[in-house]
This record gives sequence, C-alpha cells and structure tokens, in this order.
Amino acid sequence: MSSGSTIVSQGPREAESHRLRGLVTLVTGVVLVAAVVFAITAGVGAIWHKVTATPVTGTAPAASAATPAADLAAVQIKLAVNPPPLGGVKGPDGLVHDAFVPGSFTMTVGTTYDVTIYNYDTQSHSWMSPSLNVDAVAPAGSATSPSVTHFTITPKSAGTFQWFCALPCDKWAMAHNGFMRGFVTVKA
Ligand SMILES: [Cu+2]
Repeated sequence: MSSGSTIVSQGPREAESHRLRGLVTLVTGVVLVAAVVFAITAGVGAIWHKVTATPVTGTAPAASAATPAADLAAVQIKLAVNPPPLGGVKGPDGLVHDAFVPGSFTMTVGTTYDVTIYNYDTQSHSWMSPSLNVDAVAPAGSATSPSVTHFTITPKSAGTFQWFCALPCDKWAMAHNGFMRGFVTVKA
C-alpha cells in the first residue's frame, strides 16, 4: 500500500519533471534560433555596409547621415565620366571632350537619390552644385577600372539647377552644358 501510494505520488512528479525538461529544451531551442538569426542579420548588415562604404570617396553632405535602409530605398542615378568606347563625348567641333554622361537629368522634390559617379578618366573631375549643396570629387580612374564615388541628394525645392566640374580640365567642356557642366531639373 505504501509502495502503491509512492508510485501514485511519483507519477505526477515525473510528469512535472518531463514538462520542465521539455520547457528547458524549448527555451534553449528558441535562444539558439534567435542567436543564429542575429548572427545572419549582423553578417548581412556587415557585408552591405562594406559594399556601400568602400566606394565612398567624394564629399557627401547627405550620405553620411543616411542609414542603410534609407540608401536601399533611394532611387539610383549613375553618371559616367568619359565612358568607353570614345572616352568622352564628341563635340560639334568633331573632337572628343571630357563629359559626364548623362550631362543633365531630372529629379523629384522630396525623393532621395543615390548618385554614383564612375570616372573612367585618368584625371579627377568633380560634380559640384552649390544650389543643391553637393561638391563630389570623382578621383582619377582608368578606362578599364573607373573610380566609384557616391553621394545622395534629396531635393527640397523645384527648379532648374546648374552643376559643373570645379576641377580644371577640358577648357571647352567646362564651358559647355552636356560636357563638364549641365542641369538638374527638379520637379515638384
Ligand atoms: Cu572636369
């Protein structure tokens, strides 16, 4: 009888201990899964950060404050300096001149643009626009290995804004829109 009562009283205790062990296993499992997810997220974050941070060579008034999430949401604009095969743009004089391609483009007020400059020229150029608060220097690159420079713009007001290369280069190109100067049209 006493052994019987012992068995009866041990039954629930065993069940309780099984439940506890089950709970411990579950909690351990959840912690492990959380740790793995955290590791993967941190890894991806680090890779993303590396990819975007490495090419930043120009002065970027807005880029430094941009979070990765904001950057991913930004509209991408790509500019090429003296791209192959010509290594520039042919002017009305028949000569190939230094040029940003495209020389002019359009943006919308309030949208963030992540602008990337690929400089295929063996000398530095800059994309400067005081009215847009940008002064981005694109260091020298080469036809096979352009330098890569990022900056971001979030235009605050509509209008037509001049940009120009502020570094001495092709004199004719510096004086002509569509070469080393041009316009950004910002729409409301
Ligand atoms: Cu230039």
